[in-house]
Amino acid sequence: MVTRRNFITNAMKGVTGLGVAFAASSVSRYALAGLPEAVIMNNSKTYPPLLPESGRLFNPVVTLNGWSLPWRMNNNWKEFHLIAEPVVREIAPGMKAHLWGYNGQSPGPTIEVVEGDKVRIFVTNRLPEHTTIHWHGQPLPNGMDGVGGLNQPQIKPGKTFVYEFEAMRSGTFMYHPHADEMVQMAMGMMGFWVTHPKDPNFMKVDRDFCFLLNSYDIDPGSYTPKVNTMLDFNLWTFNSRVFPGIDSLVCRQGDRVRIRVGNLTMTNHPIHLHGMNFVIAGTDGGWINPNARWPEVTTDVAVGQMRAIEFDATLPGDWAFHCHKAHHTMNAMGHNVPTMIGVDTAEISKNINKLIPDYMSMGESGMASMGEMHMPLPQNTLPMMTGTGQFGPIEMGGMFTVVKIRENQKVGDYSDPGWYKNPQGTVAYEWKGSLDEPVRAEEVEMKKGEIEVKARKPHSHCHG
Ligand SMILES: [Cu+2]
Repeated sequence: MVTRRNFITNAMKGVTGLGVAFAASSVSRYALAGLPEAVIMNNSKTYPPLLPESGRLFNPVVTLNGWSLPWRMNNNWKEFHLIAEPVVREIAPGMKAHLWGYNGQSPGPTIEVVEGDKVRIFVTNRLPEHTTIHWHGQPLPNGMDGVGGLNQPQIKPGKTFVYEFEAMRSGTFMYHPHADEMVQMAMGMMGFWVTHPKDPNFMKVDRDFCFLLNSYDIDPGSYTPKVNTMLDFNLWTFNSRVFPGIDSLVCRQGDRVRIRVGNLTMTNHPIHLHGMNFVIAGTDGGWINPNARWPEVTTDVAVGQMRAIEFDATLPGDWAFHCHKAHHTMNAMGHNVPTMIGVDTAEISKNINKLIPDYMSMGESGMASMGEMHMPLPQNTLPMMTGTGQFGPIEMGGMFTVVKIRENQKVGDYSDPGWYKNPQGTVAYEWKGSLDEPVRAEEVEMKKGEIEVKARKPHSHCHG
């Protein structure tokens, strides 16, 4: 039998942050006949793997800027307690959002079980409206599928419902409401679920990360998402965080690494890793036979889909890992800003300044200066492009983070090693010699329907 005290002890082993968070609320005595006590998280740190102290062995995952929910065993049932409630989530230092989530955070905690586990989840509704939870991707009895009205009555505010099913298939799953779905998902109600294989050595990896793709529409200067937005979201997040608030994915060189991604936004995200290729090891439907996996450096994750990618962390360094839609690596910005590249705005600005002294035109040579500019922002608003690396402004926001691979990172150590120390002679450098004018094609003529190109012969030095 496992008590909450065991969880706390377990959590505190080498994990100061989690211990502090869990110990913050007192350990209470409860009867196993009652509800499992719910653990509430009060911060957005990335917690190290929660090693199983009861139930069957598995290799736990690391949730990016998140945590896994402790459970208790009760006569062979693995019991969890989720509380649907309003939460405050720090999106990145400098901005907090008033969201709805589970157990103190959005997304809710990751639920980790083992294939074949009998799982019982108590869901308490502390929202101002009814809700349900749908266990996205799970094969289960129809009445446990969580579609309000179709499979069960909705859970009214103040009520607790119980879901019971066997985790029949190992793989990557999500959970989210199927009640007032557009509003509740726009407010951040979702979480990750991992069902580990029965055999802990089946497709074992050294590091197993997971996070959800989600998005919000929060006006600059405000705290609460607009819930009727359909497509035009302005905050593109990994687990309700934006860069530079998203932690790095820290690996030891040579590790086999898995990253599981689930998409609960309303658009697709081409997820791109620099430096190394990966294979698609799993989809929504389960694991892909190793012989059938294909290599990629970008994989599109469609709405409602999950992907587990795997790679060997062969190359040490700080490797960008991000959504390839350029506007998804930016934070809230003014929409409908005209392109000003090539426009001489100096004259225009002078005239406008006579009327509006603070007027400033932007972007006549691109927008990169935005990354360095410290403009006054409304309160609770993040810069559009931000983050600073060892070489200067990174000019990113939103769905962007760094995979940090280090030769001397210890096994099981997820702490940030700082910026990569590049070996001498391996960083792009400035050419300090003379710069010749580029060679251009001199003449293009049309003759008798044919295209004849007369170009200046390239200089002999081009041929070495
Ligand atoms: Cu994207």
